[in-house]
Amino acid sequence: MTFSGEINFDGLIGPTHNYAGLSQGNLASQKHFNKTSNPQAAALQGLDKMRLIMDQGIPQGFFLPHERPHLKTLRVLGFDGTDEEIINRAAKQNPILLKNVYSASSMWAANAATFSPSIDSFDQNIHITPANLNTMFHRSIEHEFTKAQLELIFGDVAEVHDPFINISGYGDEGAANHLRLCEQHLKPGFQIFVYGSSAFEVHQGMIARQAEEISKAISVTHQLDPDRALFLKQNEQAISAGSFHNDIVSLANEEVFIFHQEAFADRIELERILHHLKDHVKGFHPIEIFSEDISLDDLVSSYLLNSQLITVKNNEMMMLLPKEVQNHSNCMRWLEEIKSSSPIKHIEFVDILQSMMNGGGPACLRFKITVNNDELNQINEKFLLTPKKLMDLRALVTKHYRDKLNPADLLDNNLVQESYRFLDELTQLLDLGNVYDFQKL
Ligand code: SUG
Repeated sequence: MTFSGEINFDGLIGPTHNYAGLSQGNLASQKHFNKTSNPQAAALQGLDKMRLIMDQGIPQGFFLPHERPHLKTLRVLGFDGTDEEIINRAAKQNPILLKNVYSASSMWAANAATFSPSIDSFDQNIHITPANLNTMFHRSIEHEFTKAQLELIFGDVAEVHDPFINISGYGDEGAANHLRLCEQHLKPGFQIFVYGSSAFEVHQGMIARQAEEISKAISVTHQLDPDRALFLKQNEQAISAGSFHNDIVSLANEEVFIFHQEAFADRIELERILHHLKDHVKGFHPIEIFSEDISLDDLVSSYLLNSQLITVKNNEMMMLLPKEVQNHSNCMRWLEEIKSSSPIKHIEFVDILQSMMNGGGPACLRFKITVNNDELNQINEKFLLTPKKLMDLRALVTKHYRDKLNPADLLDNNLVQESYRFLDELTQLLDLGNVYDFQKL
């Protein structure tokens, strides 16, 4: 298949993947709190999903797991001594803090950053802004390594901005709240920024992670044409029903835009945007899911729309869904219906149960980018998968990862060294030199 412009970078799932119940408003994370995880199965499931995309002839990249436990955060917070002493002190004084610095949450690469392709920007540059993720503590410690990694991968071809980190209450959750509509990937697009609320709105019991102010700021720093940067507010009911990110209730690929009837707050604004897209995107194909067919609750528990929609041969599309969707007859009926009435002609299911149990479906695990051929050649190829690299990564995961991990095991000092040993061998395998803090000490 000829290169269509799309590449996905998936987060390689790290060796400390666990269920510490850290994300309020994320129903799966809350439901599976304190369950035993299987980091090895998690990482292999993620790699199998990457292989499935590669099998379609689409280039596939990956992000490194972040250094966890993140002892640097504990040091900043006043814990000192050897690694072992720091872990022991944190375990005694503040076990929840320790769990936070152990989270493998960087696997959900859709939250790494917001990406705008060069074709959409006035200066014809690719723009990438790492997400600050400042709504949840365990995620707020990701942006520093994310930025370093994005520079390592895209430094020769893109402008990697600083994350918006110094403004209290201004959350940014990256591409999980960002959609791009276009006739084809490499034609000019319309970018829809979806936000939870203004940073200055007060909410009772609802966590709106994406601030309107950040969404607007990114559209400006990415140099987008104001006529092509569109904004939609998430519906509070959708957030409360478990759609903490918009990519649980809507999905886009090229000219196809799928959304739930209750995804957005303002119907009139939605209609205006739909008309605008109809007038300007050739073949624009909106698909609305009605509540009477699939309720918000069913959408959230199935993760039907947290799937990857990719363009495959003959301009047809493939939807890559979590296997859990198969337990929902209304979702299966809907899939049959769209197969006969839209460019989506292929349906595949993937088993990523380990990630799903923490609220991360196929779409959460990937950072989708659009580049032309020249730009593709300037991406650091060490982060692009080949069949051989995939085999090597599988072998390394199998060698190092535990197949059982309880949140209580995070207090076990051996896990620190196990995790760092894996990361060290990973950087050797990929010939990256020293990228982690523990390697630079
Ligand atoms: O931020 N889960 C992630 C899931 C992110 C899903 N991403 C997208 N929808 N794009 C989150 O809530 C769970 C961590 C824990 O409970 O240990 C967690 O962080």
